Amino acid sequence: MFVKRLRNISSAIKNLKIQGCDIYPHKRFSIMPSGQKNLPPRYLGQPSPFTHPHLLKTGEVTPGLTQTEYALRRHKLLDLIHKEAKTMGTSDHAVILLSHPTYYMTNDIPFPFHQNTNFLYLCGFQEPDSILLLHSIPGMSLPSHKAVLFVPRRNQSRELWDGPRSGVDGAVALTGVDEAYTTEEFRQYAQKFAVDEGYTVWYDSEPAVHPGLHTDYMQPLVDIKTQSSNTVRPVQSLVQYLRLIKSDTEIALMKMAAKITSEAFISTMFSSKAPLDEAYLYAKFDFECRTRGAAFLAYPPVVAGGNRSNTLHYVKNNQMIKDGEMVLLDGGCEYSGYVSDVTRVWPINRSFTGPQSELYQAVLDVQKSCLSLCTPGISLENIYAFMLTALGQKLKDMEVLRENSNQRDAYKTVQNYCPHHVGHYLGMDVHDTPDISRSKALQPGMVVTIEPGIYIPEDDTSAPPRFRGIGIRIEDDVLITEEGPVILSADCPKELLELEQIWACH
Ligand SMILES: [Mn+2]
Repeated sequence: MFVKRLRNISSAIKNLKIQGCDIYPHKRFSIMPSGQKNLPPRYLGQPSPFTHPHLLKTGEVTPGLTQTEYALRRHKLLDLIHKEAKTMGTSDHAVILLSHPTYYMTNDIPFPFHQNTNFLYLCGFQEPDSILLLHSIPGMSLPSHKAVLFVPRRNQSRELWDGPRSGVDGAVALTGVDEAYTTEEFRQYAQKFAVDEGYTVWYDSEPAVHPGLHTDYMQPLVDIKTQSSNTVRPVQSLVQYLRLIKSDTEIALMKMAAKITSEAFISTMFSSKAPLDEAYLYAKFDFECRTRGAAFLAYPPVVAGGNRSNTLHYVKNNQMIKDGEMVLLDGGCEYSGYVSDVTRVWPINRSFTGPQSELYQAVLDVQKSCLSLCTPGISLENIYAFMLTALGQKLKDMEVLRENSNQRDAYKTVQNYCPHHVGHYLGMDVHDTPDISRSKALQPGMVVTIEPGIYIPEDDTSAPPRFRGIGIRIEDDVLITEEGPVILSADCPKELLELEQIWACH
């Protein structure tokens, strides 16, 4: 019976045909089976409007993001390149970005696939072993260009195990690029960019996003270009420059990611009662994010009870939290490609001790002051300098630091108590757009985290005994606007009283 079902499925696959009509960039198309009316639309390698109407509207490539928005991003990138290239003397350009490969945790067992975000930003295609090529059209100047995807070929026996692939027809129909070919066809297609000295190739060898595709296809091309003294130019930082400023649609997705995270925090806080395993809170937070539509957690969360909160990247999450201790949870989720990153600390038995609340309130005051600085014109570096000064004053007030230390020593000592920065850019990645300096002035449309902390390990004999073993970080996600900071994670409680009473109002 199983064999017969397989035969039916494979003949059904053969009967499927994708029809597209060429209204670029917003193609209308249907992926419906031809001939047999009662068959459902063919599955692609990722959710599509045809198979997952509960996730995507017509014309969307990924939930919330249309073919038009992706085409606009490519257009903006080519416009940036056009400006950069004015000084270079070449008129033809080829931009190449690789997808991620599938990584394996052990023989035959893949890790959950996560796409390279620069690649994803420009086309929305979610399969491994793919290449995006944007190149000049002869006789037309940039930003006019042709967008071509090279994707894994359809393969019945592989698809039996791994699930459907989009194939070249599915890739065009879904993403709205001009053309698609199989990945193997890239070598021949790209030959002209290697040999024609008129072409500048925009590609990043470091890091090799896909080591296999880099070695097989890109390294030979890069070698030829370098030998002919035609330098290959980096493109990744230009993509990051675009990613830094979020569109209205991206902001809506980031709001959703932060909302899901805030709600998940509330449910997780509500379910915490000592004695409690950190692993339980990890699972609970993960569950609460996923049930609200998040694809997965954006990073392994820190769930640190008691003194373990002083280990900044504690992710073992396997210890018991005792009555009277606090727990620090640094967690966030990914929703349709956009992430949140929030940290809260709360008392596990629902009531802060005196020293806990004293230290907590100090960090909260500093965090709120830093948040209010998140306006256009000021940089993360500026806010960091402010944070160090403000934390220094609080530490002096609580007699953790001595009053008479000079400014330089005071900065150093504060950095001992808060060894990390005040925040980072946020977007498709948790530590988003890492090539962009933190000295850059904030602009409307940027999203950053603000996350001051004070960490006093239990073996820190220089600190007053009552504070030892307490680590606190409070982190929110902030959208920069002309009208002032918009805290995307504002629904997540952080006032002392709210945290003590959360179970009562749940
Ligand atoms: Mn963070």
